[in-house]
Amino acid sequence: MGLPRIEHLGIAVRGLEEANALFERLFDHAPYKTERVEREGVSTSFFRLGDTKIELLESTKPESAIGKFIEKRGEGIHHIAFAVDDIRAEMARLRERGFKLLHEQPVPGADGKIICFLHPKSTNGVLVELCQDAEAS
Ligand code: CMX
Repeated sequence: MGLPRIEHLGIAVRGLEEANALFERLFDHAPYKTERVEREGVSTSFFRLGDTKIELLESTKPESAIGKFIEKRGEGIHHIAFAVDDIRAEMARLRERGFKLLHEQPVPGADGKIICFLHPKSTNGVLVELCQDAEAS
């Protein structure tokens, strides 16, 4: 139980293609995948860094979470995602401890995960994501 490690950091960007090129120059390697997630209104790319990852997120519609975030706050770190072994058990634990969960049940996320977000207003202004391999659920 608990949040054993950071699975990825999510960074909101205005343009995925330009950001991919910039982060490729920074990391000296290319993203291992790009993926569109319709239900979240985003296009994403993932860079592997040791046993963690960086996810770049571009909005595909203005009313998406990333679209609103960039409009209000500009580009930058959007969320921290923690890998969990049993997402339903973690959701129950965190709910019981007073955190505000944005989902009743885990939902499909990018990169083969099931996910749940915690409202940033209940976590000192940081959007927290829990994620578990979908195939392990
Ligand atoms: N980190 C910190 N604060 C955030 C935030 C973020 N990522 N996103 C929004 N906020 C803040 C806003 O700044 C605003 O604060 P103030 O009231 O102080 O101005 C407040 O939360 C409300 O923001 P809003 O723009 O009115 O947006 P909503 O309330 O409609 O939605 C949230 C906020 C977090 C509930 C919504 O963004 C959400 O459901 N997020 C989870 C889903 C998501 O982020 N999907 C994209 C990633 C998908 C992926 O990883 O593949």
